[in-house]
Amino acid sequence: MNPSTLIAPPALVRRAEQQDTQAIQALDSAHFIHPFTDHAGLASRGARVITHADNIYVWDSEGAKILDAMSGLWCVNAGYGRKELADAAYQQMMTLPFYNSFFNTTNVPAVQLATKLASLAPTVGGRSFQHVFFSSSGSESNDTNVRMVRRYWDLLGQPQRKVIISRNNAYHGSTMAGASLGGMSGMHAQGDLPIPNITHIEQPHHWENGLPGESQADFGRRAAGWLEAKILEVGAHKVAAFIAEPVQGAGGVIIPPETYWPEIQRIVDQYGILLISDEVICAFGRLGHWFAYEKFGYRPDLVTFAKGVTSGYIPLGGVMVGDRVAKVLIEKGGEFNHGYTYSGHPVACAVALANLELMEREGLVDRVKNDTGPYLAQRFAELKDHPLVGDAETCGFVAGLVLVKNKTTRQMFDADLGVGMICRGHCFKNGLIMRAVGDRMIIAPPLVMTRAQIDEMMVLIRRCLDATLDDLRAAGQLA
Ligand code: PXG
Repeated sequence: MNPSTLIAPPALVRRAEQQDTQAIQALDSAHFIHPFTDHAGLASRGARVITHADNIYVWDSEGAKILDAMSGLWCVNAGYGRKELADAAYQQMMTLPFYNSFFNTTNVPAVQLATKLASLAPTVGGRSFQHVFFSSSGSESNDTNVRMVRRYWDLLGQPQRKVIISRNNAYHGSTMAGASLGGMSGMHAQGDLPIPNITHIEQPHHWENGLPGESQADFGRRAAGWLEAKILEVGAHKVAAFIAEPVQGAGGVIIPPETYWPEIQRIVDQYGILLISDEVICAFGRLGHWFAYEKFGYRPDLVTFAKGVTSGYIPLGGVMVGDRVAKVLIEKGGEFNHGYTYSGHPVACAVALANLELMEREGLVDRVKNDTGPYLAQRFAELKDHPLVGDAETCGFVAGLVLVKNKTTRQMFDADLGVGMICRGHCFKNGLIMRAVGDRMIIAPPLVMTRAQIDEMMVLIRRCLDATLDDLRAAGQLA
């Protein structure tokens, strides 16, 4: 097939399923290196070709309609097919498609978006967020955080404060700093990571790290205590910051006990270290708030964002810079030798503004907090009666369940069986996208999902769990 026939003009995109799937797959494996992908394996199977999308559904080149319970990759908060966002991009491209903001220049959408974000970020404990630094992704934003935190302490005459503490199984991106901050052992194993002065503590995951009989509340306090122990081990005068996701996303939707964040706040306050809240997944309505630190009541100094700020329609990320850091950088710092070509990209910022307006108009954040989020929690909890489900929990519009061999003893399946992947396979076959993280199945649906669509999703989830159960019984893995 001639590759040029694959470059369809917009009007033809919806008919892409008529194109030759195998030819696309062949070109894909010949030329396109995918993120986090075993290419030999992919070449033998062929990638699924996603051709178009609307509301909460995507379609593949074979014509299958799939309910996307992962919002693309935790980002399409406003759902697919939102004309307002396409119009905003078109208008801005025709007005000013690009200009940099390096050399004493600015552009209107970037200024408007920074102002808007400052107004959406709640003030907690007298600390507000009046400043925003823009990037194009969550990874870049976390690189910015490392630079900013080090600069902050240098400017305060404490250059020995270099160490950033993070957590095992955290995800903070895939650049050198992002992957180092993250706590994914598989990522550290490739590329000699982490880079120096980044260290990790254990995650607050009651299911995996709780002691037998330990309450959530006791575990939450104990898990926060690991931060204090690490600060003392490193030497408090050398610690610059602690970074964490409000709820761990890519690690498997790990929701900390209620006692965790207040104790973390007490510890960072006691030792004077900066707190970075990585809200790339959790902000913009995902947990029923514009910013997730408000839900848990802690007071970060820096907040990483990306994904949902544009509902994933165009790449944009950034850092909300709290007063404590901004004051030092601005008043003492002079030039901060850091920035990206696309910092404050006018088109990305215009799309973000349209997305935030749309979310406000449709009340999506409130809906998740007061209506569809509680409904999802109620429906998801019903899955606990399924023989395979050891635990099922939600927080706003993220949810995770764990597949277990024995619910009473919490015995897990042999990891080699790949039970999560078996379940994920059934999801695709049944028209549902769910992520498998080991044997945890996770979702993060578009925030536009209605109660009726939640019901529709629950039918599919149960069907996939049943099919997985049948497979495991047939393989003699269960009674
Ligand atoms: N921080 C957090 C909390 C994230 O979830 C990033 C930073 C990095 O963002 P960028 O835009 O650079 O990708 C993320 C990204 C998964 C998965 O498998 C999750 C992410 C990215 C890719 C895969 O769940 N989150």
